[in-house]
Amino acid sequence: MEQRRFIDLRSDTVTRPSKEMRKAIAEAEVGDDVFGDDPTVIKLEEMVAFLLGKQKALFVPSGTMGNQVCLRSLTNPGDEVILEVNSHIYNYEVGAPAALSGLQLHPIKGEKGIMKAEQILEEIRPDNIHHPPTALVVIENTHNRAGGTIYSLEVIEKIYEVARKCNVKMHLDGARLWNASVATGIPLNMYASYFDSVSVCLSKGLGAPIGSVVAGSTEFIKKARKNRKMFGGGMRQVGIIAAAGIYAIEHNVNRLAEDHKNARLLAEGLSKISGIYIDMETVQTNMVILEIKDKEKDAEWLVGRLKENGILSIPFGKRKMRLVTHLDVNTEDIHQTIEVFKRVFEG
Ligand code: TLP
Repeated sequence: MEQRRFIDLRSDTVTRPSKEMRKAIAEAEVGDDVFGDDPTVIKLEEMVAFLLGKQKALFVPSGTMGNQVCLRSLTNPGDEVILEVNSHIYNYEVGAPAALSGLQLHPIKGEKGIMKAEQILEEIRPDNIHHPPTALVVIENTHNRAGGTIYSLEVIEKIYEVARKCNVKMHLDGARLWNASVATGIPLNMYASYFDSVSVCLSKGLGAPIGSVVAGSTEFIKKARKNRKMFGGGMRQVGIIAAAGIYAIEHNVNRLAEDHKNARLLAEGLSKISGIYIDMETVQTNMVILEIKDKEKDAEWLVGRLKENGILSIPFGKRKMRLVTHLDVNTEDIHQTIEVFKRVFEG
C-alpha cells in the first residue's frame, strides 16, 4: 500500500536524505573518529571551521549537544549565563545547563527574540562576593520561538562590546545561522567573528539526517572534544554521517532562499484569512508563527483539522502554531496549505 504523503510543516528537522545524499553516505571513507582518524569527519570539520572563520571545529550528534558542549567548555560550575527568555537553550534543552554544567541561567526578554546591549549591560553582575559571576552571553540566530527572526550585525556588535568590556564570553546558537546568512547575504564568518563558540546544525534546513558542528579556537575545541566524550558524544565510523553534512553544505545552502520565499508566500496567504493573526515582521526566514484569534478554537483543534486534510503541524502555545518550510515542501504544497486553511476557517 502506498504511504499517504503529508505536507509536513512541523519543523525543518523532518527532511529526509535525498538519493544523492544517500549515495554520498554509502561511499564515505571512514575511520575511528575517537582516535581522530575518520577522514570524512576531518574534512567536514575543516570545511565548517573555514566557513565560520574559526581555527577548529568539532562534529557533534545534535544541536542540543553542540550548545551544551560549548556551555560546558566556556564556563565553570556556579557561573551565570545570560540568554533570551524564549531561547532554545532555556526552553528546550531539558535543563541541561544546570544538570550537566552546574550553570544558573539568567533570562532576558528580547523584542521579537532580539536582546539589546543595554539590557545585557544592566544584567551583568558586578564583582561582589554574593553574586554568581556572569560568564557567558548566548545569542540565538535565527531565533526559533520568535519565528526565525534575525539578529543584525549592528546589534551583535554592540552586545559584543559590552561583553568584552565586562570580560564575558559569547556563544552563538546558530542552529539556523545558514538561514540568517542566506536571507541577509552576510557571510557566516562575519556573524561568527563576534563569538567564542558557534554551533551550527546540518539537520535543519540543510537536510542532513543527523549532526551539528561547533567551532572556536584550537584551545576551545580541545576542551570541547573532551566534553563531547564526557557527554557520550564520541562517535566511531561517523564519516557516514559527516558525508551527509558535507553534501548538505555543498548543495543545500543557496536553496534556503526558496524556503524563505515559501514561508513568505504562506504567511501572506494565511494572514488574509479572518480568524488568523500573523506578525508579518517576524517572517524573515523559513518560519511562520500564527495566532488563532477565535477564543473558542485552539491550536490542538487546528492541528487535528489540518492533519485530516493532509498537513502536519505542531502547536506553539495554546492558540499559536509554528509552520516551517524546508526542502521537502514546494510552492505547490504552500498553495494547497493555504486552501486547506481557508476551508478550515471559512468553510
Ligand atoms: N529545534 C527543534 C526543536 O527542538 C524545537 C525545532 O523543531 O525547531 N537550537 C535551536 C535554535 C533549535 O531550534 C534547535 C532544534 C536546537 C538548537 C537543537 O537541535 P537538536 O534538535 O539537533 O538537538
